[in-house]
Amino acid sequence: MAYDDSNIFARILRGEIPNDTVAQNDHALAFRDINPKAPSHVLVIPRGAYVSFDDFAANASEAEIAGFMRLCAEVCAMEGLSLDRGEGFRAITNAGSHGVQEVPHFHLHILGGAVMGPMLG
Ligand code: IU
Repeated sequence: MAYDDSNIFARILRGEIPNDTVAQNDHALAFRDINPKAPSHVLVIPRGAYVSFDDFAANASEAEIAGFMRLCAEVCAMEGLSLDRGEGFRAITNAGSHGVQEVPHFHLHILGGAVMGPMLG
């Protein structure tokens, strides 16, 4: 699937739309979900143009992947969710129509602060 740079997260990355930034580095941005599904709900997105998890995993450089993953760890620590500081979290990504992905720019949802419900329902 071709990347469409008019999607809302591309616009956030270009600074056209404000966001509630939690953390960032050269390769990724983390911000609070506008419609949180848990007490802590942060989205982590790569700065590069990747549609979905599989696109990112297959095509991003090692530096981009490392930068993205390190920012995820930073978010978990900052939000008090990582297992050495808190009670854990859920990290999920939706892809395509069966995954019910709404925004076609790869993003990881990091959710925590309460016991999560069933994955499917
Ligand atoms: P999904 O994985 O693509 O289904 O989730 C998209 C998420 O992006 C969803 O949780 C929305 O609440 C969230 N979101 C946002 O944080 N800011 C926005 O401007 C828009 C969606 I549009």
